[in-house]
Amino acid sequence: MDIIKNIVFWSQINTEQKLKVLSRPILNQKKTITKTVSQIINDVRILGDDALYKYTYKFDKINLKSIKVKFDHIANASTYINKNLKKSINIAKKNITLFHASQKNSPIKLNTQIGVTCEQLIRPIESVGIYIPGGSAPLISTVLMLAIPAYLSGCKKIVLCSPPNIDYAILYAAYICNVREIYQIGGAQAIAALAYGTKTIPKVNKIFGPGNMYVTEAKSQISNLLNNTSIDMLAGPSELMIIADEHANADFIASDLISQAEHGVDSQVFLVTSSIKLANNVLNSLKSQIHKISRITIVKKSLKNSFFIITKNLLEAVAISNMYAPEHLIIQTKKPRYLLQYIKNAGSIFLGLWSPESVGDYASGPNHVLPTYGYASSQSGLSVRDFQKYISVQELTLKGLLNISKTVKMLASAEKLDGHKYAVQSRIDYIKGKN
Ligand code: HSO
Ligand code: ZN
Repeated sequence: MDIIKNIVFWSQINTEQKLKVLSRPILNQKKTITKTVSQIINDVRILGDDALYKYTYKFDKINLKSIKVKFDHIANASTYINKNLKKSINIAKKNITLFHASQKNSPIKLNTQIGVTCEQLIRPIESVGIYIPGGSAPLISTVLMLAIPAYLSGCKKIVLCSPPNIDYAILYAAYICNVREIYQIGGAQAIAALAYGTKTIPKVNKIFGPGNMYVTEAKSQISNLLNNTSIDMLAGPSELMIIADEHANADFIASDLISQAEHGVDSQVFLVTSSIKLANNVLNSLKSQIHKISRITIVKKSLKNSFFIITKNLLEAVAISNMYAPEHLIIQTKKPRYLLQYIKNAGSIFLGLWSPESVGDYASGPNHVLPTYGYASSQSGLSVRDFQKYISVQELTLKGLLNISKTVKMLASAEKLDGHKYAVQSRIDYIKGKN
């Protein structure tokens, strides 16, 4: 059986088929997940820490002694990890910090008309929660991607939750990014604890980070509570689209496809190319490379969601990519930068032969928390801005108020909101009375 069953010629399929090709894998078992998660959230809200111990025993099979990780344990994590790994974490940290520090915006102050001063202040969110999933691979890079912008934004309280036992590399990455509060709780129960607060875990204003279906569902539920806890975004399965022409390297492309397919069975990867020859070469390369991968079972399954799409030309490939709005987009063509001007929707873009997506996942600098499920058509990857609020300020002089009063009163009357009008008029009357 072929690794990729789905090879389509774009011009030969109808609109309905096109939509099907570009549809995301449906999350199943949705109903049961919704119910289980709302039960967990309710339990944590009512029972607090007791619920956290109970669910950690149930799901992680661990009888926790304490929810909070001791500071010494975090500070000493460095001694337990390999020197070269530490070096790599440090280099990634430096690049991610450089990129994110340059995202910092300045406050704004201007007069929109005489005597009307308007400002935009920037204030960090006071407390944020970072969720780092457990499971088969400790996501060290995700700690960097969340904690670095959190710190740069000026957040004073950054707390991290992750299922036990937390890998030393996670603790080390958190420590060098100035995270001092770590709780060994995972799953929906961690999200609930961050949303409501328990005796041990503080309630935070915003929760960040990826997770499995339960974590994602919990984030979705708590963001609708009107409980002053918001979320970064709902992270779906990883996605990669590659636009390539006959100048691309088939082996590189096959390895890039595998790199995202290995995330999970629901990851989705596409090759969109104007060259049938390249598509065949990539297919052959996939067949031989896949055997080198330890997560071969996952890769094989997720490749089932994948398509090779053959297009008339590269602009048609770009149009498909804009329609799909991929989380990651690799462009491997003769002149990749030329196509950049036509890209409207993508989370993060990788240009040319020498830019594998893996570099963005770990160390080049930009964030790897990116919109999935087509949300790249309206949302952006995580940045320092997501950890801040922009607050506007207005200050008017008497002359400024007199200047703008007619405009405001007219609009207030048109909206039939007399109270608004009188808030202006009362001041004018006051001044008239004085003169
Ligand atoms: N590609 C992932 C991020 C990641 N990759 C973390 C490796 N580690 C986001 O879709
Ligand atoms: Zn990745």
